[in-house]
Amino acid sequence: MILLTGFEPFASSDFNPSIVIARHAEKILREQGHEAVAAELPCVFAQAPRVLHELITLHRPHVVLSLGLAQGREKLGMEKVAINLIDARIADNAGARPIDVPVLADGPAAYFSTLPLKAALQELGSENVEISYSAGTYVCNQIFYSLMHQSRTDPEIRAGFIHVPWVAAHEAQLLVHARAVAQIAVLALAGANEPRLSAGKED
Ligand code: PCA
Repeated sequence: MILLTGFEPFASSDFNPSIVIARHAEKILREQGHEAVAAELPCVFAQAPRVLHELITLHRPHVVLSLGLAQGREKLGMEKVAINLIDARIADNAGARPIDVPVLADGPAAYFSTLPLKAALQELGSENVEISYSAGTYVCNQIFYSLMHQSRTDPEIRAGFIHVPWVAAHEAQLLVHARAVAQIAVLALAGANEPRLSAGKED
């Protein structure tokens, strides 16, 4: 079972491509014979982790891919590291703007993704995807950290976060990203091994 999540619109926009891409990826995966569910998360610090927790409890997924929008990106960014820090640049959809608080009091400073990021990079190509070493300090990083915390004791779960670039409500472009997300999910489900391939950055 593959669980995909995307976020509702936030800030001043009325469209968030992440949930539409998650829904398209769900359809692609089902057509391939996989069990998959896509669900929307609220862009609200006080609610999103609980909604995610309920989804994981309900569906008992083997793979969880959470998606969110990152305006400035040009390709799909497979996030490597979730940090235990919230520092909101803008208010969330409930008007909250926490600054310098942990995602989880007493939690570790960071978690790594358990998705096969290098295998995905090799399969999809650096022109389509990249490994990112910061998921920011807003609701996406909070959900990524919560996801990794919730799945830390279950070695059967492969989980991680992917930031999608801005794409308007343009079916063809949304589908290109959805196909890539579905491919990453299948690699994770198959337990792909990580090739020795550098994706390091200098800053
Ligand atoms: N992007 C925001 C939160 C919701 C979303 O889609 C982020 O990157 O934190």
